[in-house]
Amino acid sequence: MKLYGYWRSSAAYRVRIALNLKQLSAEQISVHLVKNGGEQHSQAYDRLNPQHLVPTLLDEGQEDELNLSQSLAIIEYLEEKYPQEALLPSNIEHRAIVRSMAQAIACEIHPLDNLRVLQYLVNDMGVSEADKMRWYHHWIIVGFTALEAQLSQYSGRYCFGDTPTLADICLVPQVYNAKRFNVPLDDFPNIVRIDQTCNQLAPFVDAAPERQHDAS
Ligand SMILES: N[C@@H](CCC(=O)N[C@@H](CS)C(=O)NCC(=O)O)C(=O)O
Repeated sequence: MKLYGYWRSSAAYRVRIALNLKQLSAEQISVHLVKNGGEQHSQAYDRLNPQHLVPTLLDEGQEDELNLSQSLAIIEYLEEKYPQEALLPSNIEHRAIVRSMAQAIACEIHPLDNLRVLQYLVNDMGVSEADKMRWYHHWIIVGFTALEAQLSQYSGRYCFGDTPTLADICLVPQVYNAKRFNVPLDDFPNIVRIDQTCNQLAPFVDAAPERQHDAS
């Protein structure tokens, strides 16, 4: 397998954690999101992923090579193909709750603070750097407020119960982003606690941006 990603991409970070939890290896190929206007917009990458987003997973171990975009689809593919270690609970209701938490991060928070959105705000709409940061903080705080309430109900050691799941895989990269841009996390004790707990596990530690070969 090949994973096209970028050290600071939180969506790629999710897939790295999932691969590590499942003890799977993939060749990591860096797509620099900033250099030369962003390699995600290059012709070569467009052929792989017309969405111009990372990650992309290539699985050549198929009769027809599989080329997959979207981190949640990639992780669910890995989950179905390599059921151990399970990233979703066995109970149907519990699986739905974990997906609900994962999507609260991946579909509600992350897209609003994505690089291309921030670039559009500043470059096309003339938003100041200070207002861009207000926007960034705002959507993390709105999303984390809702997630914190879910965690009060469902969390154990991790987001759901006492085993890391897809929800933790989405949480840790989003907390990384929040810390990177100094979003205050005092109102989110469960989020902070679970992030710390996850970051004691090797699969999370090894997937961290600063540990990647393209980190600069
Ligand atoms: N929903 C997508 C989001 C992917 C995404 O937004 N990737 C970001 C990095 S975290 C990206 O490639 N951004 C490039 C850009 O905004 O130009 C997923 O989960 O894979």
